[in-house]
Amino acid sequence: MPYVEADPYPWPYNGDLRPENTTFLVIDMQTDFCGPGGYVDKMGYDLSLTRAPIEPIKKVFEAVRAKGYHVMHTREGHRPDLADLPANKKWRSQRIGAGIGDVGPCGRILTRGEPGWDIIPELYPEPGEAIIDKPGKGSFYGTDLDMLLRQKGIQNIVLAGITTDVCVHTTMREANDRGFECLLLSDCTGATDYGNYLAALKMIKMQGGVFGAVSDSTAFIQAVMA
Ligand code: C5J
Repeated sequence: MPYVEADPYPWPYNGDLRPENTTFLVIDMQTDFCGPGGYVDKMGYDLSLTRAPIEPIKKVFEAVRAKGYHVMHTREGHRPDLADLPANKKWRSQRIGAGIGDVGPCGRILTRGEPGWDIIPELYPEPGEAIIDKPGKGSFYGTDLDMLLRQKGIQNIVLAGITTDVCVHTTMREANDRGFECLLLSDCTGATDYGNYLAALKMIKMQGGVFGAVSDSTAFIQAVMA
């Protein structure tokens, strides 16, 4: 059976890895999180950490698209009238000089339809790949992701994207609680803080894989191409 070499167990748990029941879910690879002038840049974080996953994700795209796996993408952002922006989220972002909805070098920060909010050109979705627009950190809250996954018969979710400790972790936890079998690819994800990145990977592997398992692009591609 096709398993991915992973920690703390060969993934998926039941060896049922097929293009039909597995999606590669790429979280928030938007200019606002990894591009110059975007939200993360304005907050003063090191962009090299959130840009590190770009090349490994590209390689995984090649493999999963060639083999016909499902590919899905998410974008964090808010309606132009900010009706779906909680007051505390807005206040916190303004307090650190990157107010959501305010105008920055890439347009209005984390606002749907603006250049900075969209997925970076290098990783832009291909026609037919689902894009989930979400107002929060998790990809299930306020979206139809759960419905899409179940309609398509997906059981396994391979996660990538940014940031490891925030949107990726929240999504993995939400998916795990819903019974999906989850794998995070360590070189296909990054955080704004390297310590948080390492801690986030470690948390997944506790208790025998409390949220699933961790692998990397090389091991995953090997299993996909086998
Ligand atoms: C954050 C995200 N960090 N995509 N969003 O605000 O992780």
